Amino acid sequence: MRVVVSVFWMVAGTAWALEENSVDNLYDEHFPPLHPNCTQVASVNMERSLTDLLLLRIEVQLRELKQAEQASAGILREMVDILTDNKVSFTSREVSCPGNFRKFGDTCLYLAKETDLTWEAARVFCQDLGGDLAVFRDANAFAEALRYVKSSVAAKDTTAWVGGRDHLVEGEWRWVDGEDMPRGTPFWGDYNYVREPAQGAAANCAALYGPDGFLVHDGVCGSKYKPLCQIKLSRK
Ligand SMILES: [Ca+2]
Repeated sequence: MRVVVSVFWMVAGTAWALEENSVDNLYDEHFPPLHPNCTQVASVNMERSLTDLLLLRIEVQLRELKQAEQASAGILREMVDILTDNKVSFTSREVSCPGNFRKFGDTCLYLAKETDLTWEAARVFCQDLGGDLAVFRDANAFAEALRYVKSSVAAKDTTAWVGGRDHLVEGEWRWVDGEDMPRGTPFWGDYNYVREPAQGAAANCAALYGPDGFLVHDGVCGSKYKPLCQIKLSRK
């Protein structure tokens, strides 16, 4: 009898245990347990959303800044163009030569073909035009002046006054701007195979002598020749 009761309780206990396990499994299956970090996950997701929102705002602001920058760059470019045009305009205004003067490098030249004056009067004539009798800084400037004079006057016997003289000390030739006049080739010419200047104290003013290819000769200051006037565009 005791054996029968024990077996009964063992069978009943096992059945109850099996039934209990089965219920737990079903519950877990249909009601899975909450994740232990459930609250943390929600918080992380919220932070990500905020970060995304901030990134989006930053991106929009960057785009707006870029558009503003492009607009500003366009305006700046236009300003630079306008200033450049003004600079060119001012520069060209500075370097333009007045009236009948022709531009050669940084100077303007004008040969008054219809005018014959003494050296002093010729100088005043040029000064009244805002310049002075022409001087030549170097051989290139002299060559340019010769080309201009030769192209301006048809007559080879024309002579033109330039801004050089030796009236203070015989033989010491100076330009009207105070600089020493160069001597010899290619400036000075020859007369009857004699190197100019050759007339001593009788001739103290410099002229471009047409019959000698407009090379420089000493002339009598009271003679009347055509003024070769010059306006300097810079202080060089
Ligand atoms: Ca002389």
